[in-house]
Parts: sequence; C-alpha cells; structure tokens
Amino acid sequence: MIGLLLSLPLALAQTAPQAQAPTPAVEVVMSGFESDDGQALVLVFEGEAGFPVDLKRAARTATAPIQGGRATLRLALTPGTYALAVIHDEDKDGDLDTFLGIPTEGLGCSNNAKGSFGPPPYSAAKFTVGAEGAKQAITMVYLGG
Ligand SMILES: [Ca+2]
Repeated sequence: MIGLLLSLPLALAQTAPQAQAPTPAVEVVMSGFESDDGQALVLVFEGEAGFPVDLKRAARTATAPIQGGRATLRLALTPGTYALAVIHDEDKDGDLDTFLGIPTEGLGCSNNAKGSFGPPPYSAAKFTVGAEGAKQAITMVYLGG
C-alpha cells in the first residue's frame, strides 16, 4: 500500500500533458433526428459497463444543439478504445426517457451498432481513436413513442 502511494506521484508525472501534439478529436456527425426539439446528449464509454444509456457510468457526457435534424460535436479524447451513445433528449432533462423499459426518445450508437432484442453490445459499437483522431457518423433510431 505504501509502495502504491509512493509510486502514484511518479505515475501522474509520466502522464502529465507536455508540449506535444494536441489531444486528438473525434468528430461526431449525428443525423436522422425526428425533430430539432431538445438536444443531442452524447455519452462516451471506455468499457462495456453501463453502455449504452447508464449516464452514471459514462466516462463523459456532452450535448449539442440539433438543427435541421442533424447535430455535430467534436470530442477531444486521448487515444484508446471508446463507444458512443447518442440520446435525442427531446425534453432536455439530461436522461433517456423510457416507457415500460422501451426508449421513447431516439438513440444512436457509434458504428451505428444495433441490438437485435435490446441495446447493442459494446463490442459492436467500440472504435479506436488514434493520434489522428477519428470520425463517427451516427444515425438516430426511434423505437417507441
Ligand atoms: Ca429526456
């Protein structure tokens, strides 16, 4: 335990940002919104826990306005593997509305991954962000409501 504590400042120093290349950006282009109401709520996951709609387990969340059924967002993400979920948060309450477990707001996932009976698995939605960044085009899907 003491060894772990002592090694922590060193580990932090090694990962501290230096004067290097900027953090790569992931360009997220979302389309297929049924209306411009509310906002696009983007959830970033670094693993399958909570994917796709558990906001508390998301590594990060971000929002973007919807215009003409489309929304765009640039996310600065360090290189790694991620999955994105996009909620059409029509009532702007910051969460996915459901009725009897079925989403009443639109949902989209990176790679346009779809589940057969339920949400898509993380493995189908994950993608890699390299030093040059990445791009994801996501089409919204409306199941209920
Ligand atoms: Ca909502």
